[in-house]
Amino acid sequence: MPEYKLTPEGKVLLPMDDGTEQEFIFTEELIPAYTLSDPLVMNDGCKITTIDEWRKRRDEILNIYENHVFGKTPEIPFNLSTTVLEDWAPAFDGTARRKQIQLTITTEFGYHSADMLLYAPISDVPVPAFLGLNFNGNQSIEPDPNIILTSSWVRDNPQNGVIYNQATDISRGSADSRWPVKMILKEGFALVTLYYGDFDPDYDDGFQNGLHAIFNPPGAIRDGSSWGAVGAWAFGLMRALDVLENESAINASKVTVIGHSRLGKTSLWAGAQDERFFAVIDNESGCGGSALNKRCFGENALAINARFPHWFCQNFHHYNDNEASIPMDTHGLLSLIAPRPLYVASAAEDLWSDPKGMFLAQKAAKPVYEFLGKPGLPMEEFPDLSKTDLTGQQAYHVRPGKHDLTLFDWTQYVRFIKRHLGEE
Ligand code: GTR
Repeated sequence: MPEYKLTPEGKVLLPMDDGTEQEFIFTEELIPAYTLSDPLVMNDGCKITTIDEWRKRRDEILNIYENHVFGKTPEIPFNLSTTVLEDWAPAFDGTARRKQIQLTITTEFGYHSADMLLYAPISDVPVPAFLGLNFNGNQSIEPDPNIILTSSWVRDNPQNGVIYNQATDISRGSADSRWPVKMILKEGFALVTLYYGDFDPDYDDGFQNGLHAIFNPPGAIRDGSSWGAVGAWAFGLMRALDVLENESAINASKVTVIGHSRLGKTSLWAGAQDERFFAVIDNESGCGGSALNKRCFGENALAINARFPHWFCQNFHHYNDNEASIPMDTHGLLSLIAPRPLYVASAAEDLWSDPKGMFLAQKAAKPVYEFLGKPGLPMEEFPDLSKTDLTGQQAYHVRPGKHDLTLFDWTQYVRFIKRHLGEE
């Protein structure tokens, strides 16, 4: 967090990118009173009593998220094709294998491509997989010289080898602390990753590039529920799953979608829309992800929409300084993942993303898991640091440290998924 001042009411004043200062809440006492809509009650007030009714309620909640938060994924026809850039080749001294595939999405308005990197253990049977987008290109996840260096636009980061928005060889392995590939492989999982900017470069360009360019006709007028960048990234994850369905080395019915931070928001949105995902892992998604927006703790709608106007749909901007009127808070988004395994995790020093708000959202989604006959979140109270309980379909932890995706986090995720695969 940058340097801050305190207001007389105890709020924190932070400088914004545009030179203004904005007030934020960083203490529980200042959280406004709020009520959460019941995910098991229809918009017309009828209580859900059957699975069929839940399916209708699920559509209502999905609809709220399409109209008010992430925007609608366009329904125009598209074609997905693949080119194998590198077929299964030995990796890590022959203890595992690597494959690279180019995906191309084509619509009547053009085409767009993304590179997919797969690592898999040596196995005669299809293996379960973790699928996650990365922030800096596939080459950043592991210092393996065979990984194709992205030629796409990447956010500048000279320290990590991204100069003038182009990744260089120095960027190889620069994010490897977030991707413990060897551990994941050793536990019997494949790891599949793609660069998020291949689906939509992460800057506000008025939705002219990335997938937006080929799904929205040139000159088309966007409306309040037109999809934003998170929507395009989530679409990329769903297309990656389409490709995995045709990949014999991978058990596509056992793919866990994982993401950190803005990509945690993305993994939630992909898992909510696409029930083929076996499980969802949200690492520190915070505001607009799993943190309850109505708590207004740390990052709020005004701050996120000002700094990242392209992430959400335009209607989400109506909730700037107006979180109380959000029709369905983030427990609704989490309930769209029920009854599938869902892990939400935070870091104690990452107050900007509201660790407690993420825990409370998991807890508020629990009745949906129970309604669907599955044990939900096993912990009643906000847990001690690093405490986990993996006995339910939902899990949560808050570990010490900053905003990051660490080996501790991955170790819990692997254990959690193995439990749900019946392996632990
Ligand atoms: C922050 C943003 C968060 C989070 C994070 C990230 O600047 O405020 O909502 O998404 O970026 O993605 O790293």
